[in-house]
Amino acid sequence: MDFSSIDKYAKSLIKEAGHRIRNSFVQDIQVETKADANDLVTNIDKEIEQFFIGRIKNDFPDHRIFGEEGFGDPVEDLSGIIWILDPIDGTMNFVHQKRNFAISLGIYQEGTGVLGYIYDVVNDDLYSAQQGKGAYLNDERLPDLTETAISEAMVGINSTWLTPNRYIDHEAVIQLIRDIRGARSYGAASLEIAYVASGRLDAYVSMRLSPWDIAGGLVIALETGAVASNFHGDSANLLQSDSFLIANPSIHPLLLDRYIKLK
Ligand code: 2AM
Ligand code: CA
Ligand code: CA
Ligand code: CA
Repeated sequence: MDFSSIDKYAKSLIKEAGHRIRNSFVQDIQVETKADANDLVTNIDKEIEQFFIGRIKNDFPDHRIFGEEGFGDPVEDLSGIIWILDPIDGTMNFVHQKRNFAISLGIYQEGTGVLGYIYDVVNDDLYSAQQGKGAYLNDERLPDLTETAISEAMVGINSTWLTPNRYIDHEAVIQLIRDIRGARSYGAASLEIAYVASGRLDAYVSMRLSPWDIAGGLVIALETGAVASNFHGDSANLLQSDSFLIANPSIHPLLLDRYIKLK
């Protein structure tokens, strides 16, 4: 399989989808809710997923597509080639801010990530990687992550986990906030993973992410040396939603042992 030609194809598809999203800013965007009042989806999320599926099904009829909005294939195993897509990651930011959202895409062969993309549409910043060939921000190679310490770490985390909740020991998370240099909440998982891969964040923590939130980012982050797992230390799940921690390799073990405690 020639993944370099698929890489070129995927990049041009993503850029075209980004163009469509930017054009949508002048239209009326229809916002609906999904699981709860703050879980948003728009006609643009759905249209962009359908745009990708139409093209990929036409040009690669034997590949499968696993997308958040459900227009793709029902995926219960990782055999063959699968495109794992989040057409808009950070829909709440898309609706309220028209920035801080991304297209996230990972292409997997027999469960191994071979191509990964996170496209910050408004800034026209494309994070990408081909397995074993390094990670890039646009045309610039991202350097390998270098050692850091908890006391100097910038950590992406949602402020919900600082309040009492039934999932995670919030006192330990408060101690984490005291011990690190700075906490940030961007509200778009894929971008936060791209920031860890590029050293803008040293870690990103989320209680519950789905395969399309992480699939592209895992391929990119692996190339610069970031370490990803769930909160039990097991490798990230590409078939179901799960807890997620990605970090600079020098602080990942300490984050798991001391600060991230499931109830
Ligand atoms: P989304 O915008 O594609 O839904 C928000 O903190 C981040 O978590 C976003 O990347 C968002 O992706 C993701 N997320 C995953 N599951 C979610 C859910 N059920 N509700 C809201 N955001 C969710
Ligand atoms: Ca969503
Ligand atoms: Ca998402
Ligand atoms: Ca989404």
